[in-house]
Amino acid sequence: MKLEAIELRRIALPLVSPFRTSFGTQTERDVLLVRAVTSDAEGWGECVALLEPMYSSEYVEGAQHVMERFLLPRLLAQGDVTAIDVARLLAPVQGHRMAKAAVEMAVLDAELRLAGRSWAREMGAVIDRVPSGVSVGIMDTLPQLLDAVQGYVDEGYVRIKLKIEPGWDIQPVAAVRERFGDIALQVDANTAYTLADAQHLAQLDAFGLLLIEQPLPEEHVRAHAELARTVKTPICLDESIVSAQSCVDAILIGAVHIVNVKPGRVGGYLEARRIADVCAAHDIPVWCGGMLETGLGRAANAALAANPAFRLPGDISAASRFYERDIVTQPITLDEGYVRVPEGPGLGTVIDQAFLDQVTTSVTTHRA
Ligand code: NPQ
Ligand code: MG
Repeated sequence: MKLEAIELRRIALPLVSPFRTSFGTQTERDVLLVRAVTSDAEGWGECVALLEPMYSSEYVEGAQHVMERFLLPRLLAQGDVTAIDVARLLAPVQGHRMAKAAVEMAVLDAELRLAGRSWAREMGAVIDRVPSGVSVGIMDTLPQLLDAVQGYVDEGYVRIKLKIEPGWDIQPVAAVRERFGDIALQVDANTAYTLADAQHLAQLDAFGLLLIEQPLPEEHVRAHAELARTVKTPICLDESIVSAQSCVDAILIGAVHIVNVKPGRVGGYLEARRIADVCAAHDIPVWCGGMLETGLGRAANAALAANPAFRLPGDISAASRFYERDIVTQPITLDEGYVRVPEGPGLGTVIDQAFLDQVTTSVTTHRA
């Protein structure tokens, strides 16, 4: 495909309610969107980097700068590109996986739209709907948490994920288990603990959790293997898995039992598929994580989660979990605990241009 231009657009979307985790509270999203313009089709990509480098080292302003200064010039100089080329062409630029992933996503979407092929087919999807889990933030009080979880249970979510941190862990889990019985339940610490907390975290073993997600810092991969000697609840890694190679390494040292796959975190949907294949080969279940995506990333994630390696409900909730209104004409909705896998070429989404223009804060166009 002849890549003629790449447009970078920033949009501001308020969250329906503050989302508090161990690394901070988010009340609105500043999202960087990528539009790849080729001779025959256009494609959209979404960068999952947050406003501040608190979840990982990337942040939205930095991602835009790296795209404009280092990534787009390399790609546009190429002229003819296909999605499979993007990672190789951008590999000389170290890191910045969320920025690279957004660019690859836009090129892949254009390519698939041109070819009339669906994202689902490209991701190896074998089903047309996937089970939906929801991520529940840290609250000020237990009654507030139980009310929120009641709301999600009533909506039909099949799995609840509770954000935890020191001082908000055993009690919230006990209260939710006590109130909602044998509901599918897991926790996410976003790296908030150390090995010294092993005995404390082992108290969670009493609650029959599916998994405990990223208890220790991103780089402390081996320490998770040590933690697994004390904590019997399966260990899931999120922040630590940045590529198929890092995933294999974590598996081989016994640091991970379940993998949270986030395409943005690993440099793109093509690498995410490789991670799914690697985990399937090692009989390690994977599930699709969420980064509060708009309808673009949410559609792509639903398609990825329909790949048979994805054996647990993902954080692919209805758009309404986070947003009053989405930037696509058919936002992802919940249907008896499941979300549908979009059909149609590419992402299978249609941009709501009027609303997109309304929430746009900047647009820059880059040509060869
Ligand atoms: C996680 N996602 O699994 C991340 C953390 C997270 C759904 O819990 C803006 C963008 C705010 C991405 C807050 C979920 C975010 C964000 C939290 C990701 O660790
Ligand atoms: Mg996580």
